[in-house]
Amino acid sequence: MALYVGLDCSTQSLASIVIRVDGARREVVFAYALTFDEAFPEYGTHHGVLPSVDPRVQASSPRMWLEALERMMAAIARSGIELSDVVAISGSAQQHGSVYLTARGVARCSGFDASRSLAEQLEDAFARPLAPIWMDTSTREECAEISAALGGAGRVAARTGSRVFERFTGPQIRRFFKRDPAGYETTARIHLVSSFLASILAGADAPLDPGDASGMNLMDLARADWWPEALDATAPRLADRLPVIRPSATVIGTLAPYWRKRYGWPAAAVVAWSGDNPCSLIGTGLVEEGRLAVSLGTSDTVFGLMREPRVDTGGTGHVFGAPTGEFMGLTCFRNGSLARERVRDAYGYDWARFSEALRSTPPGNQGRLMTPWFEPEITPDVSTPIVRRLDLDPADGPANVRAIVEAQMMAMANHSRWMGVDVQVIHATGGASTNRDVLQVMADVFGADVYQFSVENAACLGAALRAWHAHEAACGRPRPWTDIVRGLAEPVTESRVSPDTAAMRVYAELRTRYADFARPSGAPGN
Ligand code: XUL
Repeated sequence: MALYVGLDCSTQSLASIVIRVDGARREVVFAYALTFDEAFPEYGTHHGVLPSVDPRVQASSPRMWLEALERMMAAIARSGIELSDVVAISGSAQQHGSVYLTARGVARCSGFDASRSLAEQLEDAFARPLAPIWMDTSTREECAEISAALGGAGRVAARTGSRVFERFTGPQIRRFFKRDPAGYETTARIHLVSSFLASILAGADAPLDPGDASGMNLMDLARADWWPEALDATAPRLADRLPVIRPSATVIGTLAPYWRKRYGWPAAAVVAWSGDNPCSLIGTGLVEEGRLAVSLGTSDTVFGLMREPRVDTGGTGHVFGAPTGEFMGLTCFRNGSLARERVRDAYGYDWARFSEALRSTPPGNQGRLMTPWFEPEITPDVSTPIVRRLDLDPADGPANVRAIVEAQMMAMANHSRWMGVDVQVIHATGGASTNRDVLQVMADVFGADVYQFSVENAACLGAALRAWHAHEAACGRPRPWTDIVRGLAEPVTESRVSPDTAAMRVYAELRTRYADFARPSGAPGN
């Protein structure tokens, strides 16, 4: 009997899932989440993001993540699970966000004192106290500079899997270097959220995996290693400041003595962390080509496994590394759950009433349309928030509820065409995937069967499964991914939501109209 732990440091919370593997039997034995706003009110975050005078700047606190990690590791240790059975631990983290450590900070990570908290010991470890996160849109100028230096959007996308995006780590690093050269000079290591937290667990400088490193505009996708030209175009002597890139299935060490002495953890293997989307690929069981997953979280994402990278020439999608050693196509939408909540709250609804609104309005909403851009949007590229309505009365709650969900689903269907998947089946995950009325719209818009999962947090489950997979391989017992995802990361057969033929016909036409309506004015960035 063996236990595997998955952690997930997302925008709004730190979650954990512990799975028990006993022969063919796999089950979740513990799951817990700490929501940053509630658990750490002293940081003043709103949905996990720090307040900012400039709305384009979106950052979080690495110190808060440390405190959350410490509290979570203590909670799991006290949960009643057989801690000594924990064999391996890995994690998932929001992508693109970066953490800047001084040389002292890097050194501290390898010698924590078990009598003091992590936050206390790392108080002066940061060359940049805040971590820019994936919602940041402040780097338009740096994107243009990097893109121009590298020969344009097409060349960058062909090499790194994505054109230069504002939230990607390369442009964020360049902005820091330009605005605070002294801070950049004292930076010894720039981690992503994933490799930062992995370093804290292992008490050693952790590598990045290709899944998360491909969200930086700095990695050569084909070689899964840094692209020197991109590093030069971003900031001086950047190579010295970046972690190494290692395969996703790398065991990077064991839990540091800190965790063993302070909370009684065993010397479990620490497996490299990855980004939340690569982890969700595993957590939704997408280890073969031909299906898509839709994650309805703070960001909405649509993604699927790719054996060979097929880069989006339209400039909206990304190709990332996949934990299987292959690739994944992904399109990301910033106006996800927070936009749904904005509409829900505008009419004073709860989720039950939100669902009722969907049921009481017809598919296609009688041609009424809305753009869901309450905040700047990533796909398509919209820098100034604007909620446009077509024939839609802002006072009509039910019609506005349908309009936002339809807009989100049509945008996802339209902007995932580049992946070249004939979508017959969708694996749905994320908080809103529990809402079957939302999933009905998804099924009708995509014209595909939609399935739910027994475990809602696919990223966290994916991290636990990655821990198991990597540990087995390290012990000379490699298991195929199809076996790893069997059971827990399989769609629940009875959960199927099938498309309605008449509704599918309505959306086939409406999707084209929506594409015209939602065409942002101006060119798509760089
Ligand atoms: C993906 C992206 C988001 C974050 C959210 O490119 O920006 O999905 O990973 O956690």
